[in-house]
Amino acid sequence: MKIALAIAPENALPSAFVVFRGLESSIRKAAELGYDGIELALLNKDQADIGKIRKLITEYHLEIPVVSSGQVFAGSRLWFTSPDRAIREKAVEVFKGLVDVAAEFGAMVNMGRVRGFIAEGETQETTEQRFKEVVEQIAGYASKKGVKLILEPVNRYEINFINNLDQGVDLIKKLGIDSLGLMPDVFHMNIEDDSIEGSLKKYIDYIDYIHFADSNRLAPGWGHLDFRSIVNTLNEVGYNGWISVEILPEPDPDSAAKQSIEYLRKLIPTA
Ligand code: LER
Ligand code: MN
Repeated sequence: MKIALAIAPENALPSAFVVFRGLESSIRKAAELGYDGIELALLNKDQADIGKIRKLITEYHLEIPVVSSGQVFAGSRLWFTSPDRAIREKAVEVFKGLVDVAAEFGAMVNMGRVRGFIAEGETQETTEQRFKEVVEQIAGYASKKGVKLILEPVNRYEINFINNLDQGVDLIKKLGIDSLGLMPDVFHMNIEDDSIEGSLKKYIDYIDYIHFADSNRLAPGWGHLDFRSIVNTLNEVGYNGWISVEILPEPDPDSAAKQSIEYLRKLIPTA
C-alpha cells in the first residue's frame, strides 16, 4: 500500500477539503514528510498547470493517484443528479476536464458529493436514472483516456444518496460500467457501515482507493478508529492500492500531516 496526502492549488476555495494548499510548498512538504503521492483537489481543469505539476512531482518523486472533485460540488454547485439539465450538462463538461488532468498523470477521478442527492419531492429511481445518464457520458470519455472513476459513499449528514458501501456496490453492479470503481472513506464508514472491516472485506473486489481520517476527521491516531485492525484487514484481503489522508488541517496543517504519516507508517511500511 502507498500513502497519499490531499492537497490543492494556492487559489483553491476555502471549502477545499485538503491539508495543504499551494502546489509547490505542498508537494515539497508531502515528499519531505515521506508521503508516496498527493491527491489533487481541483475546482476545474484551469486550476491545474500540467507542466508545473509534472516538474514538481518528478523533482520530488511523488505520484498522483487521484484527482478529486469535492470543490466542483462545494464551490461550483454542480451535481450529477440535479433536476436542472443545464447544471447536469455543466457538471459533465467540468468533470471531463478533470478526466483530462487525471489522464496526464495516470490518475483516477473521484465522485464524492458531486454525484448529487435525491432532490426534494424526487424518488431514488429518478435520481439513479439521472446519475446513470451523467456517469455513462463521463465514463465513456474517461475510458477512452484510460481513466477510472471512483464512487465515494458519503455519510447521511452530508448527502442523502449513496451513504454506505452496500449502496455504492449495488449501484455499481446495476450500472454495469467497467470503469466505475468504489472508493471507501473510513470516516464515512464509521458512521454508516455495520462494520468497517466487514464491508472492506466483503467489497474488496470493487475497491480502488481509500480515504483515511479518524472518527473526528482529524489525523489518524487522534480519534478512536482502530487503524491497526483496518490495515490488518486490508493486508489480509491483499489490498495493494492507495490510502489517502483526507483530514481537517487541525490544529494546523503541518502537525496534522506529520501525525498522519508518522502514525500510518508504523502500520504501512514504505513499499
Ligand atoms: C470527500 O472525499 C469527503 O469525504 C466529503 O466528506 C467531503 O465533504
Ligand atoms: Mn473522503
